[in-house]
Parts: sequence; structure tokens; C-alpha cells
Amino acid sequence: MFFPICRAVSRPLRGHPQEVLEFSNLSRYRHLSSIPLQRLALLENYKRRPLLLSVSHTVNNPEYANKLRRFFAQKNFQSDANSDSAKKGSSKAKLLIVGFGLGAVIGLGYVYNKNMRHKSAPIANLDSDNSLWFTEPPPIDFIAKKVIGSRETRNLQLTLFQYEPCPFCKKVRAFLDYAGLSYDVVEVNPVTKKQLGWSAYKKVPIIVVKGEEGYQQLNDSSMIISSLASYLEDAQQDLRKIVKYYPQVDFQDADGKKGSEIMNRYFLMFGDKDPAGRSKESIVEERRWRKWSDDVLMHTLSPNIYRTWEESLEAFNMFSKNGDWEHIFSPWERQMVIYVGAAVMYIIGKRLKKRHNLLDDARQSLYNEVNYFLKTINAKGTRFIGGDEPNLADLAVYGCISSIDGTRTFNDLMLNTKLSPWYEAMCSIIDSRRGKLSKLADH
Ligand SMILES: N[C@@H](CCC(=O)N[C@@H](CS)C(=O)NCC(=O)O)C(=O)O
Repeated sequence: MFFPICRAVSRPLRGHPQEVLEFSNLSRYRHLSSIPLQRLALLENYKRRPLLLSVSHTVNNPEYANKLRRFFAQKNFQSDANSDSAKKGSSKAKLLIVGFGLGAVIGLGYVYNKNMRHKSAPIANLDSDNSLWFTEPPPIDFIAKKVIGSRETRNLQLTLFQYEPCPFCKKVRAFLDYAGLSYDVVEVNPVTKKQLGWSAYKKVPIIVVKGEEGYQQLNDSSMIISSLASYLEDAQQDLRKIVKYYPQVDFQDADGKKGSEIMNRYFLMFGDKDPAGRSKESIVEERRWRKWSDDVLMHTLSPNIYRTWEESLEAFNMFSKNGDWEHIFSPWERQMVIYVGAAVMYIIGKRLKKRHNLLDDARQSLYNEVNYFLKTINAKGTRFIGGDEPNLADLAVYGCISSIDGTRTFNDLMLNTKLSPWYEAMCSIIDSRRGKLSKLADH
């Protein structure tokens, strides 16, 4: 069936209040896929109210969903631009609404997380084999970006589920780009996480790899990088077999607190072959710095970029801009993510600062760690930790730092340390190897 479930949304194009209607059966709109969008608009304008259709579940046709969203985004943009002057006068009212709304949203978010999230049926539960292999693709509502890689790797088809600002996701993207791979990006709403309804694992990044007979889910940034890097090293190896070397182990600590750990996640699996041109020492060093990047450097970021309410809000507005959230999320969803995200991260940033024993001046902790990294490169006398070319450790550190690029923290870091030449070199090498990027606006 073409549209299994649809939502019809009336957009406030001419100041009409927004209204969402749920339909379980829209078979009468079956013909819509074959008519141009402008005609769809005309068709609906023909009715008294300018009702436009938004297809929220086009399982068989994500491209059409993208076109529709883009069309709506442009319409909203036009109507927003018309009402700009009215908006200026209402900023105080907006603040009040946001203030009250925030409480409501956090409350709702909490209830949703507690009750609803666990009720969605994951299609990729851990099976007895612990392998996260499934035969159906995850339902994808909307692809935010596509990268057409410069390197062909046995038609490796990857979909990355990510939050734009997430440093773990940046790290994975740095790796995919450096490797010249093709991939689609699905932007996950960090508050509702509705794009992860199909998955039992609720963190990002997640990568789904399309295989010949099914789909392989990869969880955890370091596991994703290690398994794909192992596969690229020796494409004779079967990715499904490689994945089995990274089992997820659930545990309970002495206080009864449950957790889970992905084993071997910093290890590359070289199979029977010896890794080409690499010494054992360089492999161990790479592993050590990748772990340092996750366990130490990563923890210095949040207490810095969310240090004050202004910095937190500034950071989220920047994420919105860089991540094209205007086109990806509906206007209210975007505002919710920005304000709720900024508030939550402001609070969490303070807690993380304590938990990870950062100095009172969190900036200083960041500078100290970066200087420690630079000192090691200087001692080696090379451009990168990996030597003349970056290795997975350089990419991990780059992932961390690039996630804060554009914030005040980043500017301070560049002024107060000598990281800039390394960072610029990483930017240009990754840019030169990245495939062709097409954002939503281009397709
Ligand atoms: N060890 C994981 C950590 C991933 C992680 O913590 N991601 C954050 C976003 S930056 C997340 O999804 N947190 C859970 C949440 O938002 O509920 C990895 O390396 O991928």
C-alpha cells in the first residue's frame, strides 16, 4: 500500500490556525504521488480552507516526503517573512509562552519517555545471537542529507541516525567522510526521538548497513568506526561476522546499577592478515588516543559550551543553523528542541563538570587536555597522531572539536592553544576526501 497512515495538516498559510487531522485510510489520495506539488496546493486551495497534505509515513517513497516537506518549508518561510514585523512586537509574549511551554514540554517529555518510548515496537531487538540483523529496513520518514562518496566500496549503503550537534555523531561523520563513503543522514529529534522508534537502542549515532539479504544495525560511535574500518581494511571479510566481535554485554555494578558495554570497541579486526604497513605500537597508540578522546576530551565539552544560559542558547541556535533544522523539523518542533535542549544541557553541563572533576574554570580543563594531545604530536615531530596522515585517533579528536566549531568555546580554544594548524589541516584533508554533499534543499 502506498500511504499506510497519513496525517493531513492544514498549514497557517493565510493566518489560519494550524490544525492536524489524523486519517487511518487515505487511499483516496493514492493518486497524489503522480501529480506535481503545485497542483496539489491548487487542488487543496480549491476547497475553502487552504489544506495541504503532509505525508508523515511514506514508507515506500521517502523522496516524495522530502519534496513535500521542502515545499511546506518554503511556504512557511514565505508566510514567516510576511509576518516578520508583527513578530518583533510580540517577543515578550513569546518569551512568556516559551517559559510556560517549557515546563509543559519537559513534563510531557518526561511522561513520554517513561511510558510511550518503551511501547514502540523495535524491529531490531537483540536476537539470541546478539547480532542486530533484520530483514526489513527501518521506517525512514525523511532523509536530511545525502553524501555521494568518492570511493566505491562494494555498494556499501549506509544510513546514519544522528543529532547534528552530537560529538559522537561528528566523529562518525569525520570517519565516513575521510573514508570517502556514501551515506544518508536521518536527523533524530533529540527530545522525542521518534525517528528511533524502531530501535531498542535509543542513543545516537546508529548506522544501518544494507546488506544483500537484510540490514545490519551498528550501535556506538567507536564500534561503528572499528567495524567499518575493519571491513574496509579487508573487504573479503563479512561485515556480519565482524560485528560479532563487538558483543554488547549487560552488567550490574556493586550498587545494583545496570549498564551495558560494547566489548572491543576500540579494536580493529584484521582477520588472518597483518595490517598493511602498520606497527603494533602505532595500533596500540591509536587505540589509546581514541579511548582518551571518548573518556576525557569529550567530557570537557558540555561544561564549556553550555557554561551559561546565553552560551547554551547560542550553541543550540548554531546547531539549528548548521543542521538545517529549519527545513528538517516543523517550526514548533525546532523551537522546542532549541529551548528545551538549551535548558536541559545548561543543567546537565553543571553536573558533568562535577562528575568529571573539571577545574572551576572549565575552559582551563579543555585547554589542558588539548595541550596534552598537542605535546604528544610535537614529540613525535609529525603533523598528526597518525604520522603524516591522520589515523582514527585524529579523526576522533577532530569529531570532538568540530562539534563545538562556531561556539565561543571554540574561539577561545583557538586563541589560547596552538591547536589551529592541526585543526585546519584536518578540515582541509577531510573536505578534500568527502563525497558530494546534497542537503534537503538540493533534492
Ligand atoms: N558510547 C556512545 C555514546 C553515545 C551518546 O551518548 N549519544 C548521546 C548523544 S550525544 C545520546 O544519544 N544520548 C542519549 C539521549 O539523548 O537520550 C557512542 O560512542 O556512540
